[in-house]
Amino acid sequence: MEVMPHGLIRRLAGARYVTALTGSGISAESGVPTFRDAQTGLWAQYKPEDLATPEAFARDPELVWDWYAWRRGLIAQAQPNAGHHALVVLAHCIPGFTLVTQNVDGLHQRAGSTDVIEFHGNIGRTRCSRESLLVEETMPATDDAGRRCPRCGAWLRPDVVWFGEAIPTTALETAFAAAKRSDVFLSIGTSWQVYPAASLAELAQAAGACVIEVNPRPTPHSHFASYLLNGPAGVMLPALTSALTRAGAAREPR
Ligand code: BV8
Repeated sequence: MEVMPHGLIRRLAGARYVTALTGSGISAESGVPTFRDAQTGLWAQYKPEDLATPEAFARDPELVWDWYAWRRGLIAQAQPNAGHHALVVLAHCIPGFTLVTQNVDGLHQRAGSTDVIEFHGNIGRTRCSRESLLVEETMPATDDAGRRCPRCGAWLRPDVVWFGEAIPTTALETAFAAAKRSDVFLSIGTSWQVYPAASLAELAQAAGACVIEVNPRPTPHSHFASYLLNGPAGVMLPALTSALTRAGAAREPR
């Protein structure tokens, strides 16, 4: 079991408000490729940033749908890992805990996290590309009929935020407010390349929060973290919650 720095545990134990921002790295141990991992097979020739755009969808909706169907397939086979489960425990220890995720895989909710702020939407939901209303998928979105709005016939699309699209207002405002009031800000499994999500840690730090980065590799923002937990989230987060509990700091579960 990894040994946690005493100072980190003290800060966490004394924190009223803690915000965790997760990126695709927390789902890596569930077998879901990270957003910038080299893609495999047919998708090896494409960069996610080029496919996750309104322009790509307008140009070739079938191709973009096939990419999302492939990713939905990977996610359907995935299970939440120890990192996801540790954040459920952490939320029970700290009443003022907020979970913001950049991920669209829904694994936090499947692990039992509630009130998850989905900064970039959720690949499991589908909406009309014209009316933006959510659509219950009556048939799998693997053929043309399943990819058309039953009301207006326009293309359906996954309910995710593409590059160049605005973050949903409620998610943006709630996440920014949480970052600004945080005593501790955990950045977990993200390369901090995507904005405005990456600015949350900067906001928290500017407001006096202690920033903790959980990542097996250094990132462009490691320099302003107070603590670097250089390892997989599935190892580091359970060690962190165990140390917090051992310190007797865990409050009675809510
Ligand atoms: C917007 C959904 C404006 C789709 C995604 C400055 C300010 C504002 C915007 C911009 C700006 N500069 C540039 C922009 C534009 C753009 C942007 O950020 N571009 C980047 C490429 C420079 N931002 C936008 O377009 C955003 N919108 O700003 O709108 C606006 C306002 C009003 C009106 C109109 C428009 C929207 C961005 C949302 C994009 N959508 N996802 C989909 O998934 O298909 S983003 C995508 O990247 C994923 O959601 C992913 O979560 C996210 C971040 O990537 P990471 O999670 O960090 O993944 P990555 O692979 O990079 O890193 C993984 C990390 O995990 C690594 O560090 C690795 O070491 C680590 N790791 C690996 N294994 C483990 C691990 N860590 C822990 N444990 C392990 N086991």
